Amino acid sequence: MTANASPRPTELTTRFPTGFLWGAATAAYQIEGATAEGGRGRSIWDTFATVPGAVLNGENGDVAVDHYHRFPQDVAMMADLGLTAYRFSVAWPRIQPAGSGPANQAGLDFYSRLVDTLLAAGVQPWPTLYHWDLPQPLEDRGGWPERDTAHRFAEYAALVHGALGDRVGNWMTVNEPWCAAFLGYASGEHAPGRREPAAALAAAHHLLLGHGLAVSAMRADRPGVRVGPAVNLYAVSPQTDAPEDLDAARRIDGMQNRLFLDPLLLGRYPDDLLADLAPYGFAEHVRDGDLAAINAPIDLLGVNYYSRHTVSGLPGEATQAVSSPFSSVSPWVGADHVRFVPAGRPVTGMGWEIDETGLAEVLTRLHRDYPAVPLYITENGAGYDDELDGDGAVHDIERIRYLDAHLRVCHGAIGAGVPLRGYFTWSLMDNYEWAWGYSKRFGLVYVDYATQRRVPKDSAAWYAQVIRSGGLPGGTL
Ligand code: IFM
Repeated sequence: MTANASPRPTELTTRFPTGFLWGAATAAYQIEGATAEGGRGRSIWDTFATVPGAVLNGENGDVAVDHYHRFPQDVAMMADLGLTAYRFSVAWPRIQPAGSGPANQAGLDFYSRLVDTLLAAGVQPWPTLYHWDLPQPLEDRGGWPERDTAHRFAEYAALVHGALGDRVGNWMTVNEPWCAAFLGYASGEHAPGRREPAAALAAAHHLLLGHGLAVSAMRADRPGVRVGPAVNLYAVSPQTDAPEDLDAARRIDGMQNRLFLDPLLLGRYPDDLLADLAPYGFAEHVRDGDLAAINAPIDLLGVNYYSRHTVSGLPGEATQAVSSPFSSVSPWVGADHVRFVPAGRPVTGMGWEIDETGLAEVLTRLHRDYPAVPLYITENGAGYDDELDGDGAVHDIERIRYLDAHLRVCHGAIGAGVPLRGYFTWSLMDNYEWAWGYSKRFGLVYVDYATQRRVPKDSAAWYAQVIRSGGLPGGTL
């Protein structure tokens, strides 16, 4: 990435509504470091990162980008960008090192200081309660496939909300339950690295149940709280109109999108999935009252969008996992005989196809097929192997193009009546990209991992200008 963004006319072609939230997102294990400080317990990612071959170069989050110590300067950086909101996650093992019991005051104090610093800088705090760092002691007792973990999560949510709810109005419960369940327990490419399809389905249900129980616990504590989950949604297309391709698309759309949206927003699991998943005993985990709990009214839905899946059916062959170098086992439980097909679009440094039209489809579908709930894009961005250029800057024109294209879609959706209220790009700064270690960079801000120096990329200046002006300029990028 060496080219500078071409000069742009300054007039706006695309103005967002007043009050639209402009944010950036991060997650605890990916940025905080200080994994042995402040009484923090161990999480499943601390353990998983020690497994030989689990993470590229054996890298872990012990230091990450040292946000635990550098948060005041990071918040100042957010204010410089003009962010009006910041999405971060709370590390459960900082709050309950053993996964249950009373709160560790030092853990609460850290997030309390972060919240106060954000508010003083004019940036709204948007915490997420679970972004994949389950306390290891809970995994030792069975992890998310165990129903009790959902109850422990609600207890933890109440502790955090009790401490911060006087200053924090907007909350997310679980982040990307698809990843936590299926990458964690089916393909095993994420912590805890288990490869047990039936357990992954139990995990999915218990993550949803944990969400619902947490919503009720938080609302009981403070009725005015605004809370919802953040789900990772994809547009899904069949490669052709052949019946086997259409069925592959139905299954992948089912597992990626409807398995989560239907219980959350409609209070039921889709019948076709219940049939597909019957051999794994999925329905046995769903007890009376669970769906009502999961369907508790929410105040916002976080949508994480990155790409589209194009699929074809391969009767007689096993499902092929989406280009993961970290596991040969498919995360797509109950969706055998499916192949993920490159559709020929340009890809990011993650190999993910860039397709903003998929975001339009996702937003339109939410608006059309589900009860209205305020929507927020809680993640959207592009990972590349960014490097500092000779002039000491990072000229990430591809990321600017990606963000520009997706924000245009957001604007169009708002114009079409979709209740989209804000946008958080992933990510504020480069960080630990899970099994990819530090090799992939999603940040608006480059981090020199040797020195922890932060260098805003061209995309940071571009985003700051978008926020300042309230919209996107015309011209070609
Ligand atoms: O880095 C992750 C994040 O933790 C969850 N959503 C996708 C991002 C990019 O892979």
